[in-house]
Amino acid sequence: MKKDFIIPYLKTLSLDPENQESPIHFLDRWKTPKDYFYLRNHFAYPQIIPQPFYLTIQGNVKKPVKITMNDLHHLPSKTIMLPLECAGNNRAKFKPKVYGEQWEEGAVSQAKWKGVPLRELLNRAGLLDGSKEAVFVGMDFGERKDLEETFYYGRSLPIEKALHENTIVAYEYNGKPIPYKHGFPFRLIVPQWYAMASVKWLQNIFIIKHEFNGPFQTKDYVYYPYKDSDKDKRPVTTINVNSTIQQPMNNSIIEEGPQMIKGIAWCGTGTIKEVEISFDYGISWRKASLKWKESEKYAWVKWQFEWQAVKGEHTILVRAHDTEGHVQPLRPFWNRKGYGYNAVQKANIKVE
Ligand SMILES: Nc1nc2c(c(=O)[nH]1)N[C@H]1C(S)=C(S)[C@@H](COP(=O)(O)O)O[C@H]1N2
Ligand SMILES: [Mo]
Repeated sequence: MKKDFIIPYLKTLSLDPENQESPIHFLDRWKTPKDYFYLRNHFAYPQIIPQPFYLTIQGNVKKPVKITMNDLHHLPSKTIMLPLECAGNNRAKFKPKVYGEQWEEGAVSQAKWKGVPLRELLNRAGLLDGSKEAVFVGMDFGERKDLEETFYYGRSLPIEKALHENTIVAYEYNGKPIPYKHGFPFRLIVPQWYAMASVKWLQNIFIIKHEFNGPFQTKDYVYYPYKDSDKDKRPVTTINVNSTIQQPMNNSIIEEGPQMIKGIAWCGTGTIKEVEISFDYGISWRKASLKWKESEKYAWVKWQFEWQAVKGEHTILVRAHDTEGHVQPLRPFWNRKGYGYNAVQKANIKVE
């Protein structure tokens, strides 16, 4: 058979709404092609009302504005490569088990997004005193069973993060218009935050003087450290330093001799400084070599380690460090809704 016919697929978790994992173990590229980018949806896909596409900014502003696709194309743009990681990535690994989509390692993918810094658009509307948050509302909506009410998908950012130079309203994905399932025509892209913040099918932006209390802000995407109480809850924001072993795969059998162990690492504060491998359950660690994507400070890092594989069964652990002193822990921080998993990744290997 011709090699081009042998291709990876997404892994289906649910179809209505559509939730599918990226075949991350088989993607050795900086940019994830759209057919391999994970899909995470809370509702059915929205109907996109045809041209002209626009978004609005209203609320605590001098002058509400309507921005068309044409306007966006004429404003100074930025192109940023970054991973989007679902806050629920690796949720399936929590013990005790937690409810929700049972993601393994594949709720992460990377693309190059082109768009206009949100602050350019907010400046056009003119923020008034007391602006505390910006709320971003997508075109998709549906009923939440827990609340027996219909909601749009909406999330807010603190005004400082909304005004950050690299928070953009994107209109291109890997050099093409954004694919429909990933938020066409406009998508908010929030570097360094878990991907729930990067609202797809962005339609309306509201500037508010208080804290947004929509359910995707105050019920979901909150760390609840305890099973039976909401004590010490705090919002899910920046990505925890994380890494994945792509090859060899967990429970695989490989040959003795030189073997390349490889994967990716990424983080939400600073940049990746070091990736280490352990063959003795974390007693000693050996440095992997790293490849950064030049001039893309948010992009994931590729790591590899050449191993002289000896016969027997082995457990390989990997952990990444960021430049702000964060490192992946041996045990995950358990929380009731299963967000932010970043414990060291393991692969059990048999060498024959
Ligand atoms: N409008 C809208 N935006 C959304 C969501 C959604 O359901 N609706 N899901 C969020 C979550 S939780 C994630 S992880 C990412 C997934 O983006 P993707 O489907 O392009 O991979 O989109 C975010 N933005
Ligand atoms: Mo997510």
